[in-house]
Amino acid sequence: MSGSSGPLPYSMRDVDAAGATTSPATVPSRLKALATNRAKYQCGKFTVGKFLSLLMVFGLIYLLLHKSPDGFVSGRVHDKEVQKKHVWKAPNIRTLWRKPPRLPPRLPPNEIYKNNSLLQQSPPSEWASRQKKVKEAFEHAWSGYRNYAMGYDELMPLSHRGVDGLGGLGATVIDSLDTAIIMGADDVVSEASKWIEDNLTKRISEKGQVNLFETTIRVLGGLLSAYHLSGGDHAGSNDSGIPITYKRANPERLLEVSKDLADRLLLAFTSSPTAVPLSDVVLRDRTAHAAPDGLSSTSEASTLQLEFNYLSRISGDPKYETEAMKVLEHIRTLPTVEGLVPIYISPHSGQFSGENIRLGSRGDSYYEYLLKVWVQQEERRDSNLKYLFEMYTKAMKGVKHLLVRKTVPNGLVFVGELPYGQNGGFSPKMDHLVCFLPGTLALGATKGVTKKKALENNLLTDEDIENLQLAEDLAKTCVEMYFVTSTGLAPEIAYFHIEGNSEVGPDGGNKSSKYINDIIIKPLDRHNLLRPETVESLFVLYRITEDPKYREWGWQIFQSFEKYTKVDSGGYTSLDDVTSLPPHKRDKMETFFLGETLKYLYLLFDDSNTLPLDKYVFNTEAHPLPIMRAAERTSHSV
Ligand code: DMJ
Repeated sequence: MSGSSGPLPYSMRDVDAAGATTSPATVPSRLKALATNRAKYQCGKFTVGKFLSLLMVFGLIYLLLHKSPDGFVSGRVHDKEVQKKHVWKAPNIRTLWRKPPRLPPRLPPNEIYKNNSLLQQSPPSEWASRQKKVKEAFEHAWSGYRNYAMGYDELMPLSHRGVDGLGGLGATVIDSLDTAIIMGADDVVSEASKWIEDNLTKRISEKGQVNLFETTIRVLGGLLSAYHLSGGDHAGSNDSGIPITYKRANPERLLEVSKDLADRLLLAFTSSPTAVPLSDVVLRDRTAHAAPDGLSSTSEASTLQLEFNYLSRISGDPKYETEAMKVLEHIRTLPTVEGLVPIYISPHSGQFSGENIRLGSRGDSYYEYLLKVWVQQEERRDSNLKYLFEMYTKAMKGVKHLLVRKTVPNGLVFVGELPYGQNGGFSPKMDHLVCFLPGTLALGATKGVTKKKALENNLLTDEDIENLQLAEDLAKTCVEMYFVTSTGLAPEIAYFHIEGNSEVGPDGGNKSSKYINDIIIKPLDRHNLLRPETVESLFVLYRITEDPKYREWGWQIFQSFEKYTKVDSGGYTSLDDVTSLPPHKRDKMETFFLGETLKYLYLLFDDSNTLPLDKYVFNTEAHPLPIMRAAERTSHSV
């Protein structure tokens, strides 16, 4: 109950003062009157001494019944450490009589988990109804887009316009299609697939510059996933868990347009003097070029392989896979810092550029795809793709050694940065983007099966168990980045208090969060773009650990999106400042809100194990692709 220091009731203040001193000068007038008029003072033989004794007895009883020293609630690992250090102190008697706060404070997630229905586990019908609410949110998001921005890349939900921020291929349509298939949102499936059939080929042949990475993960990935979920490679409902009665798209058309797009994107690889692709492609000219500074982001160059590999499989043409895999084979030969790599790479020299190391922007999905490309091709895991798992394992060791720290005072585990390389200083900064890592670590530990099954079958090494624990600790930190703010939504970037670091800045605004002093949110970092990474990790962790708290946390996050980002006329919007109420709206709905955020929330609340993680691998834009197994590959000519 810290922070509830409201004014004391008048009578209690008098008694407290009287008990604190024997000086007549300080005895309140009411007690003085009682002392000089014994007849008046005695009421049913009730003396001052008896009254004070009784008060003390009540005080002691109150203490025994209500206490846990200053509201401390023990939690997991780091909480225990704090608990050890905690020394119980008898509270000042004033604190016994505090007026209760008028509103119950918002508890941090762990405390809510312990205190309310979470442990009783909401019944399946509750999750079905929550899942339905996510589907309704998706349909609301789509309706805004369809009404005001159909065919544009993104919706501006406040100004009722569309905007082409991704090259003009109708990115929201394509990012949304597989989500609609998975949810059984049949009208959206019809509208999106019709738009693709009527428009996309023309757009691809006419549009100008697009970014290789964004177009691959959102557009190519979306088309390929929809192809698979529409039965393109003869997947039955048993594989995906998607009911075959759900509306699907036309897989032949999706494959055709995927190949057309990928053939143009391939120029980024084949025009480069090294194995590192150029960052941009001019679709209509069939040319490619580097970014103005000549550099590519490491994550962008290395986050293309799931999509190109799968296209090779379904088209029977190995060229896509061959070009994309050259990047990882090349990066394998470059020097690293304990498996960690700088965030820039030059397509001209093929070398990393600079020393800035982080798992946030420009670094993130490099680590994700090391694992997922290995996961994708099951029959090659122990042979020619083994190097990828080794690179991933080494990198995670590097993360634990060089980047993982704990906050003060409450021991939140986070992943910081090395902006000047291994020999420069440590920065306690973490992008929300880093919140993909708990999901990746959990997937890497069990390879997609449940923790229970992995333990029963003796599949987990000590390192797997350690990585799974780190995944759980980091997921908690990511969730606290939401709960520490006034809106319950995370900022784009957070800084963390660590021992001996002078990092300062304002807090998130939710004064009842236990972590209000652990997390710093600077003014320029307070925006929220409807990003998916935290709910993505909650989904993976729920599937793997089966711990219901991950669902409850996801539900709380979803409710905050509903409360603060929903636009009545249709769509959802990014926010400028998650720490102020009401938050200022930014007028942009990112495609990944439909492609990722709502899809992961829907799957988090799903009870049927749709898209099981040992059969599917989600690309970095949440487009599920099937894990390729030996028998399946031999029937295709790659
Ligand atoms: C998405 O486009 C992808 O998840 C990418 O890997 C990172 N950024 C966004 C979502 O935040």
